[in-house]
Amino acid sequence: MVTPDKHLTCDLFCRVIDNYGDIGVCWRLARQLHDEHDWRVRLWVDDIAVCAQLTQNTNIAGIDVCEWHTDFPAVMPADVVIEAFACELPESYLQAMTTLEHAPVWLNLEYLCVESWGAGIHLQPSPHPRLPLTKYFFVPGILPGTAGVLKEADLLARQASIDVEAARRQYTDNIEGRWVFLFCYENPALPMLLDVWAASAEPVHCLVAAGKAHTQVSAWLGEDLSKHARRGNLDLYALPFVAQRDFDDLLWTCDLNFVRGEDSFCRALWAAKPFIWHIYPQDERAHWTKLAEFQAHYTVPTALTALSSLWNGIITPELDAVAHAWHQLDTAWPMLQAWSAASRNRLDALGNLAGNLAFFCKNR
Ligand code: TRH
Repeated sequence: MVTPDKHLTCDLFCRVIDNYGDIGVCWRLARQLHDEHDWRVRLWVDDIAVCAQLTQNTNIAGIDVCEWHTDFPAVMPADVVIEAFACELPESYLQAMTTLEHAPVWLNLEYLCVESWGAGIHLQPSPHPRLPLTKYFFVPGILPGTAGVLKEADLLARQASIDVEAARRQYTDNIEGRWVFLFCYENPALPMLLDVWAASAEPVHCLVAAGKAHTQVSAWLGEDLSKHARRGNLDLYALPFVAQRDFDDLLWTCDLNFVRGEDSFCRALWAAKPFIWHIYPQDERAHWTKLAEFQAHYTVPTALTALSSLWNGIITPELDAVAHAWHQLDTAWPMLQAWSAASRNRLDALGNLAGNLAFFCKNR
């Protein structure tokens, strides 16, 4: 048990495999452990540049972002050691952990698990094969028995205070119509959906995230989407890459959110708005099973699953099918909003990951 009045120290290790998800989760966790639990966090990351995009170089006293080189410095291990996504701690650091009178609490923070097996793994011990150390699996999840997902204490208050109309007016004075946020991987269904929106009877306003979504939208336009473009009844607005703290505002501004990966998926659930999840592709289509599990556990309405199947390539997208799926979704709005609110409440009942993690560490 750690002395209660002491600021806990934490070394959080992260390797950036791909995209923003790994560091996105780690930065969010570091902030919450610091802001809400008063921990002193050293975030070791092997790609500082990606991290800087999320933080926009915000410096926070109490969080040190350190570059993780192959040649790891001799440092005193922290009270809590978090190895994100099985990134494997430096050998010298592991050896240093064994020399302490009280070994640190060592956690392996897993990827988000939306399947029921997550609860069976969460908090299970895993003794090191050579050294007198034990690490514990810490499993983020959306089902009971897991760690829950990250949620800042002020999140719902921040959402409640946003003036959606004013946020939309930053883009145009003519805000009538559906507002959608677009964040996705390469997606063959996207050009078709853009065609459908352009031909729609009602205006559609689309906020296009920087990166892959922007590239594909530009290809569809036949020119770079520099700020704003209109095709038929579709208005497209180019977004800069925003600081992670401002990412939620984009979700809150829109009626429907297209998200991807893991962290933005969780944020979309918290936003309590209907969303379409472009799930991170895995070998042997394991991601399709994962998507189906989420849809089954959270009873995702058909109006969302139909478009989701096309969006994730489970059904090969064709223009008629995409148009039909959009129409189905667009006419189911009140029911989809009710589902989104109920889903957020279900998630909220699990507590939040940082709080659950702090509790576990303090009581070891
Ligand atoms: O970037 P991602 O595709 O990350 C992925 C997934 O997490 C995937 O599951 C994982 O295995 C792989 O990385 C290695 O999607 P994700 O998880 O939604 O992360 C995006 C992060 O980027 C999220 O924290 C929000 C943030 N973001 C900003 O801060 N500003 C922006 O402008 C945008 C577009 C995103």
